[in-house]
Amino acid sequence: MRQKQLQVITIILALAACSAGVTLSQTAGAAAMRAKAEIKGDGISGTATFVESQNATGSKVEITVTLNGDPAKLAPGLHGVHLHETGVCEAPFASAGGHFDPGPAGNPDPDANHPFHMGDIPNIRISDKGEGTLQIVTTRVTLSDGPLTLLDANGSAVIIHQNQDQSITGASRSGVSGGPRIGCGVIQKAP
Ligand SMILES: [Cu+2]
Repeated sequence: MRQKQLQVITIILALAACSAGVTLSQTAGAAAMRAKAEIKGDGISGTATFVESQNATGSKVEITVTLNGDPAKLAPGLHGVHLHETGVCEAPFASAGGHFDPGPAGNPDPDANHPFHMGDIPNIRISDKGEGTLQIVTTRVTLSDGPLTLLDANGSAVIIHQNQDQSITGASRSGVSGGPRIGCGVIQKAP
């Protein structure tokens, strides 16, 4: 009988050790910070995911944007994608403000200060079926607290543009960064 009690105690101790191990590894994995945006537009839907990782020399953010839509509304070819300065998506998405550029000399004008904003990233390519994925890494922004965080007081948004971002500087309202806005998603902290 006493031996059986000892066995039970041994099993309980073993279980406790296992759960402690799970807790430790979860804590270690929490170093990566994540955010997500649900992108919506007329005939367009998609997601953007953000994963920030740190190493000894700094941080980087991996961004993956997946889109699909009616090819009549999300035309096959290249479309400008940017991180915009305000986390509000009310069609036609002027609510998202200009391009994220938080510096003391920042200028969010989408065309006049392009492609120098912190929120400028490459185009997404859409197929004939109206589908596309963009995967990039940027060091221009962070998710964690700091001067470059997307998760600032007024939030940030991902905007999909009707046209290709030409990655050049143009006159204000010239549309060189992609012109009209056809999709928008508020960037929100994710578990
Ligand atoms: Cu833009």
